[in-house]
Amino acid sequence: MSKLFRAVIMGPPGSGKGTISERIAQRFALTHLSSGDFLRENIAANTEAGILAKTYIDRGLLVPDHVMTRLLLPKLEEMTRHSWLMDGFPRTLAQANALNSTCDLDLVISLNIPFETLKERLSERWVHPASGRVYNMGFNPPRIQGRDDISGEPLIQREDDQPEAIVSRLRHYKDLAKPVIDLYRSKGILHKFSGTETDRIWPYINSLLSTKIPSISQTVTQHA
Ligand code: G5P
Ligand code: MG
Repeated sequence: MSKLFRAVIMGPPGSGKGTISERIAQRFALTHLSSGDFLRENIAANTEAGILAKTYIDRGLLVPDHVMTRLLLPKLEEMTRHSWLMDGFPRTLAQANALNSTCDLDLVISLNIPFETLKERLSERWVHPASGRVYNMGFNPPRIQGRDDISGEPLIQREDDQPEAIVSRLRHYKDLAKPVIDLYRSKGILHKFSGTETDRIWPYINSLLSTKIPSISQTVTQHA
């Protein structure tokens, strides 16, 4: 069996973590895990952690570190036989240190996208809650306005994509992410990608990963 691959994708809200992770998961043999999707699943299922997390997420605030690590680390520890890509975790130095104590990362992708671009994208985002499919009125609109392409069910806007929450999320990102980015740079595993368009960044990420992980034709993948 080939070596298991552990990667993290970081970036501010709206930077394309989810969009790029989906492309990576389609092309390469790894499982995409998203901290935000996981929290939204917990909210939908009314779990104790979900009810608590919602009070932070709706205000555009980060969920406390101990809640995140208690939710996510056991999930990662279970994935002993799969390569994975974690989207949205760690977001703080405390989270990075907790992750560090459970596994060795091979690679970290950091997306660097201008503030104005992020604000615009998030205000145009629509999601299909049941599947997590994400649309954008400009970039990848649904075939029928307001409806999911596969199920035909209605699309919604996330609570935290309301204008006040967007500004709060963007403001917090930079300060908290900087020490995490510095840590991964010092370990020599950080790869930073800058630009305003996902389609222009993607070929660089694709060719970087092609040198490191088997493509989908070589291994069977499993979606989390
Ligand atoms: P999430 O869910 O991790 P965020 O805020 O980090 O949320 P988000 O909003 O999900 O990140 P993204 O995944 O980086 O953004 O971006 P995306 O969804 O792929 O793309 C954004 C939009 O732009 C989409 O509509 C997409 O179609 C479009 N798009 C992509 N590329 C382009 C392009 O080139 N051009 C154009 N025009 N459009 C494009 O976390 C949510 C909350 O959960 C909590 C926090 O409260 C967080 O705010 N949380 C945590 N709290 C503490 N610690 C953690 N580790 C936490 N993780 C989550
Ligand atoms: Mg996302």
